[in-house]
Amino acid sequence: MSAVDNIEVPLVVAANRLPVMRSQSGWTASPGGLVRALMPLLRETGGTWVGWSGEADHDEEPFDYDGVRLEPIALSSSEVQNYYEGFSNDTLWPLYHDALRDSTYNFLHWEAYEAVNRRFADTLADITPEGAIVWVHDYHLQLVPRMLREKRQDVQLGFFFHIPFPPTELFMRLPWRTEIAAGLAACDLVGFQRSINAANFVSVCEELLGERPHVGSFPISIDVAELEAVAAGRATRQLSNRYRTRLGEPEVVLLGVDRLDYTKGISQRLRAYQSLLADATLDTERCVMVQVATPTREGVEHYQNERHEIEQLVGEINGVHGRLGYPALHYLYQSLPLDVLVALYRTGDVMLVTPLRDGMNLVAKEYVTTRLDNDGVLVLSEFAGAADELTDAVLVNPHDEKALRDAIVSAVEMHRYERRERMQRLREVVRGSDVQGWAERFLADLTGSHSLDVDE
Ligand code: ADQ
Repeated sequence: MSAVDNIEVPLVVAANRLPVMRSQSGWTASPGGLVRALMPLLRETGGTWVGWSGEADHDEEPFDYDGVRLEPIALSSSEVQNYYEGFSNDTLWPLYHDALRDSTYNFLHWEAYEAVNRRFADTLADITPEGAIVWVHDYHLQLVPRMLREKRQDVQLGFFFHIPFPPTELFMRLPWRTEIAAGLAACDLVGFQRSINAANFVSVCEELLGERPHVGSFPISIDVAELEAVAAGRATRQLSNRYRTRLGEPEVVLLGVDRLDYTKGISQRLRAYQSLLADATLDTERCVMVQVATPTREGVEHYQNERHEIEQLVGEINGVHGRLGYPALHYLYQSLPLDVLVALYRTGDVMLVTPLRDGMNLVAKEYVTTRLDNDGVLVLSEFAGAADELTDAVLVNPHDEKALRDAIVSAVEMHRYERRERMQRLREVVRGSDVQGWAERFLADLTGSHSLDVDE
């Protein structure tokens, strides 16, 4: 019997977003493994998901979706600007990702963050059944645990960070550092992607609060069965063959798939490709690159700047190295459906996952899982959480342009036999730890920890 089978109390999940999006035909499930992993648990335990619908100035009534109660939290458009784009994505996001960009520290943003966190906590306090498990997700909601704990001592309270937790010297820059550390420390368990993130949080709590929180590392994963099924489909194979034909039957397809975020290292990657074309180490008769970038956080200036930089580079690369009918780089600023994404993974001979900092990076895990042919090479940044597990990738420091060039070349030149060996091992690693197992491990630790705390 799995740990989750033992959970007899309801589970309540709180995340910035509800697990659904509004489409023309009504609500549909948001893509991604997190939703697929948590919805069955919520259904089985009669649970609830609390989150924002994604639309500003909309007050929705609670509703049922796929056997799960959804509890919408309303946000005004000024809260979207100040809590979401401001504090979450222009203060916390850059600071927690190695301060790759300057954070704004704005008291109005902080006030909105507090107010929205309070709204989540009040809703949770009202709707959570006696003794239930409350699982709060990610950096948007760090104040919720303490606010909820003040009202409800009976709940088992866990938090999971999808993004990194920074070293003390960076965290200390936050004007509201004590409030945030105390917000999180009210949990029975705070989970992180990597043990280094957990250690950073422990140091922060010891320094600011003089206490040692209960933490753990729980590297998140993907829905392996779903991705393998999509990859095995005939339609996916046919689509992948069509893509290769459309790309001009090149010997090597290099591929990047990311949200258009400055943490993902897209411009560094394109510059490395540009320099390999410029000195003829790579040849466009032989290679072509595809970069897919999902639009994201377009209201935040750092993202607008990053997009301009990338589009400038795409123009330069194709202007200088393209041939009529054969661009050197195909760039899509689009979000793609899963079957198209998987067909692209199957087409990419060299997958470039080179973030400057990333909590985990699921694209890396998706790529290896869909390579049912045991072919393809993953080039992976040491600064992605996934590097802890995917040690058979070509690991690289993406801050070092020469290293990035060398990694791309060694992936392009890698012998078929070595590619196969590495890919088999990578696939085994991901198969051995899917997203369902991740949720089970977190909840088992949380429920164990709670009874321990009570006994003490
Ligand atoms: P993200 O920063 O969004 O997630 P990632 O883990 O790579 O990063 O997940 C991106 C997801 O979006 C993947 O499932 C991918 O398939 C999908 N995606 C990317 N580009 C797409 C496109 N053009 N069209 C459609 N889908 C696309 C945050 C953290 C990560 C952490 C996850 C989960 O920043 O480090 O791995 O949460 O915890």
